[in-house]
This record gives sequence, C-alpha cells and structure tokens, in this order.
Amino acid sequence: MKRILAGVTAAGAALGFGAAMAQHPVDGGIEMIEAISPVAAEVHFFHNIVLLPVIIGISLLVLALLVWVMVRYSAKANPVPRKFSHNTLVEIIWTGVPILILVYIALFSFDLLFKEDTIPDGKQVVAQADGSTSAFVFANDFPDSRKVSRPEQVQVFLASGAGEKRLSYRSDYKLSGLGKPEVTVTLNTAPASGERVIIRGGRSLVGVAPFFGAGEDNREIALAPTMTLKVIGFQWGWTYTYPDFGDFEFTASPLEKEQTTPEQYLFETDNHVVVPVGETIRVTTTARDVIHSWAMPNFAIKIDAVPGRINETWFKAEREGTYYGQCSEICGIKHAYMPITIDVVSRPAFEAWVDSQRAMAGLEPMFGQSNVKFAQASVETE
Ligand SMILES: [Cu+2]
Repeated sequence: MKRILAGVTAAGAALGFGAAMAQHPVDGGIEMIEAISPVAAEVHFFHNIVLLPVIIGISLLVLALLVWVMVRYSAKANPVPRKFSHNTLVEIIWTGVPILILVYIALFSFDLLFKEDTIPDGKQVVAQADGSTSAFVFANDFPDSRKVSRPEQVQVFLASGAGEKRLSYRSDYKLSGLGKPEVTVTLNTAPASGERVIIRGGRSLVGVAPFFGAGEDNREIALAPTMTLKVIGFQWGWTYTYPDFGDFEFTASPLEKEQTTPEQYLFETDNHVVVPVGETIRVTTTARDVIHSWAMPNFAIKIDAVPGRINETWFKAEREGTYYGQCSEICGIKHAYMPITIDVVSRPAFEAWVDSQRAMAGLEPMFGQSNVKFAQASVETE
C-alpha cells in the first residue's frame, strides 16, 4: 500500500506538481495532503491506521458472505430453502460486534475531537544552568482539573549553543511533586554552566502516540496560544482580524484567473493570512450572513463560521510555507470563490508583517524591527 501511494506521489511530481504544488490537490492523487500540525498528523493516523483496516475488513467480510450465499444457497444448489425466521445467536453477534467496533473507533475519535476543541494551556519555563544545580522547579499553577499530574505531562529539554535535546524521564531526570503546586525536575547530572534547561508542562498532549505499544511516541505538550486569529466569513470572502496586535483587519478575496496560474487559481488570495511558525494559534470563526466553513486541510481544520455565534479551534504550523484552504460549507452562488491562503513565517518576519499592517491602519509599530523586511517571494513552499 505504502509503495503504491509513493508511486502516485512520484508520478505527480514527474507531471510537474513540484515543491510549489505540494500543498495543493494533485490530479490522480489519493493520499491525504501533508500534515503540517501535530493534530493533523493524528487525524491522518486515525484515518490510515485506525479506520482503514476496519473499513477494509468489513468490506471483505460482507463480500465473502455475499459470494457464499450466492453460491451455496442459489436455487440450483439449495432447491428447498429452510423457512426459519429467528436465530438468537446471530442476532447477538450482529448487534454486539458492531457495538464493539464503534467503541474501538470512539476511543480514538473522541480523544481527537477533544484535542481539536480544547485550546492548549501548556507552558514552558527556561532556567539558566550554573553548573552545580541539578534540581529545577516548575510552577504547577494550572486550575485543579488541568494540573500536571503524570510524568508524560512534563517534558524536559537541554539547550546549548548547538541546539536542544529532549531528555527522557527516568534515564535522564526524575520528577517529584506531580499534582502538587510545585513540580521539581531533578536531573541525574547537573547541566554545564551556560546551558539552558527548558521545562514544558501541561495536559495538552498532541501528536501520534504508540499504537498498542508499537511505534514512536511523537506526542508533545502544546503551549498556550501566542495569538488569536479572528475569522469572519461573508458572501463572498473572509475578513481577518488580529486582536492581539491592535485589531487591524483585512479582507481576502480570490485572485482573478489572469492574475495567477491555473494551479493557483481559486486557491490564491490577494491578501494572505500570516502566522508565526511553531506557535499555537487560536482561531475563532463567525459569519456575517449565512453559514460558511473555514477549512485548512494541512492543519486538519474544518470549522463552521456561523452568524451570531463564535466557534473556536487552534493549530500549530510546524513548517514555514504557504498553505491553502477553501470555504467548505455551501453558502451560495460564489461558494467556490472563497479561498484561504496562509503564510507560515518565522517570528521576525511575522513581527515585521504585523508592523507593516499596523502602519497601514495608522498605528505605531509594535515590534520595531524595521531591518527585517517581510518578503512574500522569499517564503519557501517546500
Ligand atoms: Cu462560504
């Protein structure tokens, strides 16, 4: 299966859907679009590993039963049919087994729904090592229902000039005070002076977990949002507001056919949403007229924008690039003309962009990094 999927992708690349097209649907493609957020990776895992085997199993079983009945109980093979109308054992099996299958699916699906719906509240503290201290305190000041109480809800990293390295519980450090107001992380060896100890804590664990003990643990603690993106759908376009940065606002409309390439047409907008890479973004949606839906496949987001009501979700984009989405709730004659374009950029580029937007709205710069220019053309799409 994997090989077939890879072949299809390779064929797509050979046909000219190169790096620039990676975030678009491709002709003949049967794979999901690339997951750029940990929740999207989990959604793909849920589809490919949890659902697909169940679906294939049920289809094959039903096919086999059909063939068996057609052959074994045809008029020719079975001229005198039996005339019973009840069989208690069969009733129990065909009621009980589907219930078990649904419970199995619900275990994963409810967990995912919860994660998509719950804004992460994880936090991170950074301590500067002095060469002799090996115990570091993490203030567990969450509300009682969200307090860090299990070892996997704490992740410890050691950062030096070269980069950061994740430490592992038990072999590199011990924890005490879980569930209490202060959690102490005691490293087996005191980090060298100048190194930084990063402690991340919270109950918002996202990412693909081992499946019945197999596979890697890719879960990470998602941090609390650094910004809110307000999305307002209307007939026909999207208005975006950045309440944390002075409430500046702009509207995104699709580019005309002659303004863009055939591949980008109905994906590319005149104004792009811009968000920083690697940070939790809270998204709130509403609408001015009828129900729309803000859908971004790379982040596995599809959330309704309903007049008179605010819906909320979040995402964390893990790689810089330009990503595309569309309105996914049929909303009128130009429903197909409501594309979404998001640029995921570095923090300095994001701050420069915010200041440029603030300048257009007549506001003072907030970050003042005028030396970093936001250049759309330089944003990599691969
Ligand atoms: Cu719409």
